[in-house]
Amino acid sequence: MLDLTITEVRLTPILVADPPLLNTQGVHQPYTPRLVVEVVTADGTTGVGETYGDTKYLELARPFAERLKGRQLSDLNGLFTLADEVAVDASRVEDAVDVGGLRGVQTAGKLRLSVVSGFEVACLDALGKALGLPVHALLGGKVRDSVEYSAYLFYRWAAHPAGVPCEQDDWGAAVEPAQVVAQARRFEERYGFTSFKLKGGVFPPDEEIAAVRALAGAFPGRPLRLDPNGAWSVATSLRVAQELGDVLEYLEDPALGTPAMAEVARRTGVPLATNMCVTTFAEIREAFTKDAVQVVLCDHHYWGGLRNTGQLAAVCRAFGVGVSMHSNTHLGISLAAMTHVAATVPDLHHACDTHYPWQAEDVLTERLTFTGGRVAVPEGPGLGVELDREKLAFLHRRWLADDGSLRDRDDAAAMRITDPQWTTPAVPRW
Ligand code: GKR
Ligand code: MG
Repeated sequence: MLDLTITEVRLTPILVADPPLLNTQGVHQPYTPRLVVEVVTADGTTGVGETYGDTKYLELARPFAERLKGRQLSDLNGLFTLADEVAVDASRVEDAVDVGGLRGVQTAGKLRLSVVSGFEVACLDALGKALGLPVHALLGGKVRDSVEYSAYLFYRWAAHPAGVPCEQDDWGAAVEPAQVVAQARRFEERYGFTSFKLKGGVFPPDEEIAAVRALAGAFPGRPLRLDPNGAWSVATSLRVAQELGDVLEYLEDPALGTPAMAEVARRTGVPLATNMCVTTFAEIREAFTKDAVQVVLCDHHYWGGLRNTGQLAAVCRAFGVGVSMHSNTHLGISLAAMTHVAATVPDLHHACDTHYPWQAEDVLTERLTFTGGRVAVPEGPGLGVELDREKLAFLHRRWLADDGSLRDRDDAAAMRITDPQWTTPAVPRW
């Protein structure tokens, strides 16, 4: 008989190299925080998970990890209750509410779910290893053998500002349409992606329209998306929808909040996708009733894990709303988790987002690869990936050496190094 009592939980905060990718709030810092979670059972099985690593997540993850010991690995529903109990003790976390981040309203509840997801994935990985089954089998079984991802194009600088410690990459700058097309070509050649998403909200809308037009010219008939993270007014959103309606698969979060999205949706035929106005189960009713979105981009991190992702997909199916996947800077553990759950979602009609190609560093012995824009669903037990302890230790040492300035993602602060007057732009920006 297996003894699946959790006896040890390890939390390893790390800093991972990140290129100078631009978004409406600023620019990515040279290193981004992530948290690697390991759970170990009485009979020696270890499972890994990954989630956000900023201080506020760590503050919740630490007491959570302590209280997880002694519980059963298979008690996945209990993780949510445990998170509630831990959050009650950590009252600072209860106060964490911030409107308008890149993933919608930041609430204490969402923060809790983001922490739960790291542990849920680690428990599923360990459970799969203990039973000799892949995670997708624990979720009910895959309905496809590989998952399609989209190229995630970013406006970017060639390098982080001079004098800032960083890792250099060779992607070069992309601030003009021709450079965006060159970036897309490289994504296509290297990874075989066939659909392209451009992160917008960076330059005035006409410049971004020109970039999407250039992509449409270079890749005729391919699915294209533009995501300004809610930076536009309703009027601007409608103008962009009109200009690009013939080439867009969908427009992602053109305007901020469900009422504005609903108005845009009502007045254009271009489908709208979101990872900002539907980010929790509580936000679904208003958005679906108002027909504000046609595609929900799930993110297992802040939706509370892989099983909640499946539940969201079922709700979307019931309402005839499409579902796909949002991404933030992440490593291979999360890509494996995303791939397992995406493989189990029947109506996944859009290629998923992933930042993974932008991350040259990882904590796995072998990186996951894209072929024809797709990741094969891992078939080994659990997530089917293996932690590289040396790489993990290296990235953890970087976190330890940091004076605290990079331990919390702050794209506006990173932008102020170049532009000291920069503040997070008021919305709508255009
Ligand atoms: O990495 O800069 C970024 C993105 O803007 C990210 O933070 C967003 O959450 O990719 C995300 C999105 O689709 O909105
Ligand atoms: Mg988005």
